[in-house]
Amino acid sequence: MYTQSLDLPNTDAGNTDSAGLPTEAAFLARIARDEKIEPQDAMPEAYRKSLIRQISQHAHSEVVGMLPEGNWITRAPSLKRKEILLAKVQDEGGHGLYLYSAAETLGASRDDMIDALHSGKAKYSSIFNYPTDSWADIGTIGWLVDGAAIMNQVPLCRCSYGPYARAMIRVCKEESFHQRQGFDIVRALCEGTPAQKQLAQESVNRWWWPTLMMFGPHDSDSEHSGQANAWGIKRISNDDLRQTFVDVTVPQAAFLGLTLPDPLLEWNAERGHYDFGPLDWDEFWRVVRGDGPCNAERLNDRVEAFEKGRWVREAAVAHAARHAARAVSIASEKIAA
Ligand code: FAQ
Repeated sequence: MYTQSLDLPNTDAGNTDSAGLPTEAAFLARIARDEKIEPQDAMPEAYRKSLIRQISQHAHSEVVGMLPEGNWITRAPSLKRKEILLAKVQDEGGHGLYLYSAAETLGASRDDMIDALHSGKAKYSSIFNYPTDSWADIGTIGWLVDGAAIMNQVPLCRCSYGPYARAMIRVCKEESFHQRQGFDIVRALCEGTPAQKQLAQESVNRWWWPTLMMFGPHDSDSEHSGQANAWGIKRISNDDLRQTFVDVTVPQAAFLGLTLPDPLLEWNAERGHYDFGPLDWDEFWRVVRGDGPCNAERLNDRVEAFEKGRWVREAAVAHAARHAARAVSIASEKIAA
């Protein structure tokens, strides 16, 4: 049993196999009743593994996602923008921590997850392998990338696994703020000089397609979607989320006076949605497999930051051990007295 809980496991008595794990039918019945699966509950091994895969990749995305924006903290155009950006990047680090903790409730070890990221074995979102060339990119990341992240993560607040669903509620609230601050940066640029507006347009031209790729492969090519939907992990498909994102973003771009770089983008009254052009799936898989513009740089930066922080982690562990030993010795003195 994998749990940090002191409660006894809910084995759904009478519906478990010889290993004490729920039968597929019993487990699916709980999912159908929309019950939350908690760490102390018995669960199919494949469900546990699938969640560890998704949650740890999500956690990696949050911490690697700090890097492109961190690149602009010292170059923010005003103290106010610098403070906001610092807070946002710190929030992303916090999201990573909630998510690593949620994965730990499934029995994953933090060290193993970090090793998988640093060795290049674990994936993280393709979007963070693109460079932030101008200040406008910080606005575009907030507006489009956080906007896409929210679109994908709001349905995860209803994920069948309790700790992941609850973490997502807070994450989504913070991402909404991030999205608005990004929109505000782009709005300020669009209302500025022609050169500033041009900066915003160039940024949107660079980030639009990679943002649409964040939602993952087409449903027909999505290896995990079928099972993830059956288990109540994913609630809305990759393509449906991508379509909703396009539908809500087109009017926002129009409000800003920006053009989205897709000649095939057009309202389809019959479907009640915008049609849009094909994504470059060769580029997507190249980036996912490690050969994007910044993959090597991002991993090097992560590993370097991890190594530089090693002494802090070691000191914290030594400090905690000393405190624990002192507490034991005080307790024994009291017992002896
Ligand atoms: N990049 O079968 P599917 C953020 C992989 S957080 C890289 O469709 P699934 C916050 C996928 O892992 C952004 N890899 O997979 C922020 C799988 O490979 P595997 C991250 C991708 O899991 C904002 C394979 O392709 N959000 O932005 C990508 O059902 C601003 C087959 O794909 C989450 O992680 C991709 N774009 O659906 C931070 C949300 N797409 O594992 C800083 C939670 C797919 O077999 C600044 N995750 N792959 O080796 C999810 O919702 C899902 O995992 C999907 C993929 C939708 C990402």
